[in-house]
Amino acid sequence: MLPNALSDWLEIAPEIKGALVTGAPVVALESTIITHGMPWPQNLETAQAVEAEIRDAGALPATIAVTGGRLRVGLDEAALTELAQMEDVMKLSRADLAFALATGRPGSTTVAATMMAAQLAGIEVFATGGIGGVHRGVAEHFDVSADLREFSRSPVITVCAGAKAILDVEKTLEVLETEGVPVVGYATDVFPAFWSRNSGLKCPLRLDSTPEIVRFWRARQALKQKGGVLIVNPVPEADEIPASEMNHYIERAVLEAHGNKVTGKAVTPWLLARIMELTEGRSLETNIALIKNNAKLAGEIAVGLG
Ligand code: PSU
Ligand code: MN
Repeated sequence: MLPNALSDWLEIAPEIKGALVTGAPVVALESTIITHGMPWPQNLETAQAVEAEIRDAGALPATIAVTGGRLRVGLDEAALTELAQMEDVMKLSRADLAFALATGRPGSTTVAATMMAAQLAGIEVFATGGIGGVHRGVAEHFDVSADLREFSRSPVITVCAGAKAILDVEKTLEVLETEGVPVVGYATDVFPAFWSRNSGLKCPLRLDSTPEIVRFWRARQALKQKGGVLIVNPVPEADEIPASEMNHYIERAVLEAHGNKVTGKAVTPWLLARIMELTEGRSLETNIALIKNNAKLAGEIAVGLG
């Protein structure tokens, strides 16, 4: 018989399964940042550091990826190491998650696909670096990340450091509003821009503590609201690169991407890698700091939900 049950495709690590049945806190983690967002070996070191932050907060980390035709929720040390060194890994969004499963191709999950997996597994909290969004020059190429619509579909609390500043952040916020996604600044009134604490744009909503976030989430559940909530957590001051400085590198990288005809799924990884070069590695340091900071907060929220 052809595999048609969820259990034929979804494999939850025993430790995670155990936590989920007892209601113990779990935080989902994406894997595109490992395969397409950072170079080896910082990608593995960061993935491990992020998992450690979540454990320190009292929750269990569940990194998500596709290998061997299975959607894996929770990777052990060996699987994480293998993924971090793998080449030709598909970058999976909503459109290709089931495709990778059906064809047996390895794939890493973007924000969108990780949210889908989290929902299937029953995980309510998810930590990432920066979400995808509306790319600059959208009127020319119509490049809008599938992440944005996913927030209105999957019921997950996503903790991020805002939208990646390589994007048109203002339009990204507009689409989130249209999709009915609450964008909540964590102890901030301004929307953060990934490497920088201040995008120059106002954050639509604000909460100052984990219990307030938990209360908001419970209210949404009581109202049977279907989608997720975005918690935006600015990068720590000591680690930020101010927007005025970043913009120079971003504008140059975006122009070069156009010149090199980089399109589709390749755009975000290409820009991140180029900006890493232009900043001589500083953007990577900031990226590592902000994702650890997000993991810590996501761990605290997951514990608060318990
Ligand atoms: N944040 C990072 N590094 C990344 C990404 C986010 O710090 O590599 C990834 C996420 O997986 C996100 C994806 O979902 O980039 C967005 O890609 P696109 O713009 O092609 O939708
Ligand atoms: Mn895109």
